[in-house]
Parts: sequence; C-alpha cells; structure tokens
Amino acid sequence: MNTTTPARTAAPWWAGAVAGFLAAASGVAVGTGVAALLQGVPSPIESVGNRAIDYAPPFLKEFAVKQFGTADKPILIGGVVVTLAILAMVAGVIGRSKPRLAVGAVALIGVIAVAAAAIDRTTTASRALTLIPSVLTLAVSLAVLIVLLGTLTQLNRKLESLPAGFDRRKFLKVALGASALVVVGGVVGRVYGSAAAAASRAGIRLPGAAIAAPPIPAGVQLDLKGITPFVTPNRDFYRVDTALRVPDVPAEGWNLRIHGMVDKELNLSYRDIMNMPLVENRITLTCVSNEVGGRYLGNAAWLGVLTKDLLEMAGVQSGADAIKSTSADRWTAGTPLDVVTDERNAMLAIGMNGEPLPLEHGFPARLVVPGLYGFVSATKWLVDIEVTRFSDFKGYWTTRDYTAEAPIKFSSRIDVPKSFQSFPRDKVRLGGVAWAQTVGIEQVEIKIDDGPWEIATLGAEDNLETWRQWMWQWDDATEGTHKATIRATNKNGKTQTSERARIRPNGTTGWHSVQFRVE
Ligand SMILES: Nc1nc2c(c(=O)[nH]1)N[C@H]1C(S)=C(S)[C@@H](COP(=O)(O)O)O[C@H]1N2
Ligand SMILES: [Mo]
Repeated sequence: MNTTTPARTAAPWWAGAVAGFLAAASGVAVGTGVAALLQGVPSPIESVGNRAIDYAPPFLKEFAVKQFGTADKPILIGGVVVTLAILAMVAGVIGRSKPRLAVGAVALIGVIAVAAAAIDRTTTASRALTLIPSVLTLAVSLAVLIVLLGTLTQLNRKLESLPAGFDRRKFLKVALGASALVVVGGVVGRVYGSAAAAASRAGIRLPGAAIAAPPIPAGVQLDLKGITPFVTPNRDFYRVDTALRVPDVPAEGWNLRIHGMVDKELNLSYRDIMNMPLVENRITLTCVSNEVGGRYLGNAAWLGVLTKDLLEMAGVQSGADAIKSTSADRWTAGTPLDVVTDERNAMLAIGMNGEPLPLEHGFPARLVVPGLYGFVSATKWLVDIEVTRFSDFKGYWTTRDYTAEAPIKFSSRIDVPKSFQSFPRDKVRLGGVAWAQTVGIEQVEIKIDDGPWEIATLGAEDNLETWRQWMWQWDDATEGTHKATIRATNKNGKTQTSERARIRPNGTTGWHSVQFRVE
C-alpha cells in the first residue's frame, strides 16, 4: 500500500451530477459556437429540435401552436435542453460506480445529435459542414466526461472503476476548464449566430415603388379604443413557421431560381429584384391555424414584384398547374398556378411596411398570395420556385394531413369587448375586423344574447385583399352579463356558417362570440 497519497473518500452524488452536466454543457457549447461561425449550419440543439418538429404528430404541433403561440420555439428548445441536462446528470451520478454505462449513455445521446444533424434539411450548407458541430459535441462531451469521472473514481484503461475515490483538487481543475469552454462556446454562439442576415438587412435601402399602393382611404380606421389597427406594425405581426432559428440568409449571395416547366430558367439576385419596377400592395395574410377569434392574421403593405410578371419572364409551359416554392431551410409550399398568375396581387415581396422584410418574416424575400392561407403560399426565406404539377409533389404541411389547396375561409372577429370587459350602460360600443380576401366583405352583423342580428357599421374598404373594420353601438343596453356574436357576409352573398370546423385539414369555421358586462 502506498501510504504517501492522501486518503480518498468516495465521490458524493452531486459531484457525479456536476460531471455529467459539464460534459454535456461543454460539448453543446463548443458545437453551438462552431455552428455559429459556419454560415447556415444549425447547432446540435437546433438539429435535434428540428427533428422533433418534423417527427411530432400534427395534433401535437397544433397543440403547441395553440398553447404557446410564437413562444412555441423557445419552449421546444428549452425542453430539449432540460431533457439533455437531466439525462447527463443522471449519467454522471451513475458514472461514479459504473463509468462505462455513463460513457455509453452520453455517447448514445451524442450519436443521436450527429444523426439529427445528418438528416437536418434546414441547412443551406454542405452535409459535411453540417456534421462538424455535432461531431465536436460528441467528442468534447465524451472527453470531458471521461476525465471528470476519472477524478471521481479511479479508472483503469478499460474504464473500470477501482475502489479508491474522489480527487477533489483535480475535479475542480477540470470542472473549471469545462466551465470555461461553456462560457466561450456560449458567447461565440450568441455573438455570431444569425449575424450575416442582420448586417445585410441593415445595409439595405429599398427603392420606392414604381407603382405605389393607392393612398389608404379615409375611414378604414374606425375610432374605437381597442380595435386592431388597420395596418399591423411589423413588430406586432404574427409569426408562424417551423424554423427554430431564423434562417440566416444575407441578401448578397441570395439567388432565386425559377425553373421546372418553363421556357427559360431564371436565376435572380436581390439586386436584380431591386432593379425591377417594384409594386406595393396592402394585403392581409392569414394562417390556417387561426382559431375562431384568433390573432394569426395581419395586414401589411408589401413591396416587391408580381409573381405573374416573374413567371411570364420565365415562360410557363402548358400542362403545369402549380408552383412548388422552397425556402432556405427547405420548407415547401404548393400553390395553384392560376392563383399566382391571375389578376390578384400575388407577389414576391422584399419590403414590409416600408422596411426590408424583417428577418422573422422572410428576409431577404418571400411570397405573399392574397386569398390563400400561408401554409400553401407564403414561403419565407424563399430560394426556389419550381413550375410543376400538383400530382408530382406535396408541400410540407400537405404531407402532414393538411390539404394541398387551401383558400382562406372568410371570417370575422370581435376585438372590443375583450372577454368580460365591462361597459357603462350608455357607452356599449363593439368593434373588430372581418376578412374575405379577394372577394370583399359586404356586411357584418352582431347579435346580443339570443336577440336579432343587427347590422354593424363598416369601415371604408381599402381593397378586396385586405381586412375591413366594423363597429356597432348597442343603444338600449341592459345591465348584466351578455354575449355578443358576430357573423360576416362576403360580396358573393355568402354568410359565415355557425358550424365549427377544426384547424386541420384546411382551417376553422364558426362564429366568434365574447361575454361582457354592462353596468
Ligand atoms: N420558410 C417558411 N415559410 C413559411 C412558413 C414556414 O414554416 N417556413 N410558414 C408559413 C405559414 S403556415 C404562414 S401562416 C406564414 C406566416 O407568415 P408570417 O410569419 O410572416 O406571419 O408563413 C408561411 N411561410
Ligand atoms: Mo400558417
């Protein structure tokens, strides 16, 4: 026996947990930092999250969008991180007595991350480049784990733990080193993540529209506190997409390819688009996931080029009936060819409310198609348009139980009152918005409790592709709790059905109602 080494005690469980945690954290931090330095490469956590999004059953996604709205992505990332941290800590605790088991478990998690990166289709980089972060994560995690476990128990070369215990001093040293890796990786990841597109956007001055939108008519905005503004400011515009990290697509180097059943394939740069005569149109965009009364719609002025002009430049061949549009993160939508070539203002947009598209709304370019839900038309971070046939492909959501074609179901919403708002008896004024893009809103009616339908006052009409405000005053209001119900009629003479339809496969129907009080 060697009596000169200080006696070692067995490592406490928390030291095992710290070892497992630091192994995973340093690996992930290094992978994330390196991913941020590589253009268009997702971090290991994002790749795992992207897989989770792709494999999740549609009902779960619907639930997530409904419950968490735009916060669904941070929540998913948080879920992946917490799960990983727990697994790694458990592995570390077990690793005190069974180091091989712990190393095997961490290796397995690392391999899952590598596999997720290998099949991550959201990347714009090469396959080999995409694998670098997760392979580094795997290597760093294993190395840190093995060294730390070695300080907890003595390990022989076969990773078998020998009875002698905890080397506190060495543990602290290695733990500090691993923590430094976590900090450096984290800082690099933060500083360099999606920096290229932001810098590119900041340098852009959009030209004015050659064909400007007509001025907004007076009277589109009704004078009622709490009513949704007629034009939605960019920062309030709803966001729905599958991107965990906003794709980092600088305008320089961006290329839009238009190909397929065309006479002449086009490759257009951002500059090419800016040099075309641009048009501006106000269009209200709507998401299929909008619940009755929901907030997943917004109205903006979009600046860009009409798709019918782009497709005319390319020359569409006979037999085609669809365009398949693809984003930088490999999301796809299928849109009927006649819709993007008819008289409506379907456009390739580069500007939104006087600014270059915000990063979350598709910078540098996206599609906006009046009258269709976003999932079959509004491709953000657009890079490719293929003229094709519906029989030859399916868009992202169409492979997930949604229909291939999805015109917007016209609808209406009560903005005022909010649920259980109360009014003084002489000031019961209700208001909101109604939309029937490309057709137009003819009439909005309000019903109090089981009373008769009363006709609301409509705000001025901007164009048939935007929503319209409405307002109604209840003159002989009675005290108590009441329910207001709304229904709209479009310019084809159709009135909204009271029948409830769910989101899947092609959007909700039903009347919105709100409870309120009169005092
Ligand atoms: N690349 C990409 N584009 C996309 C999506 C997406 O997931 N990825 N979602 C679509 C859906 S479902 C809608 S409703 C609109 C929403 O656009 P917004 O986020 O700018 O409001 O974008 C569409 N474009
Ligand atoms: Mo959507």
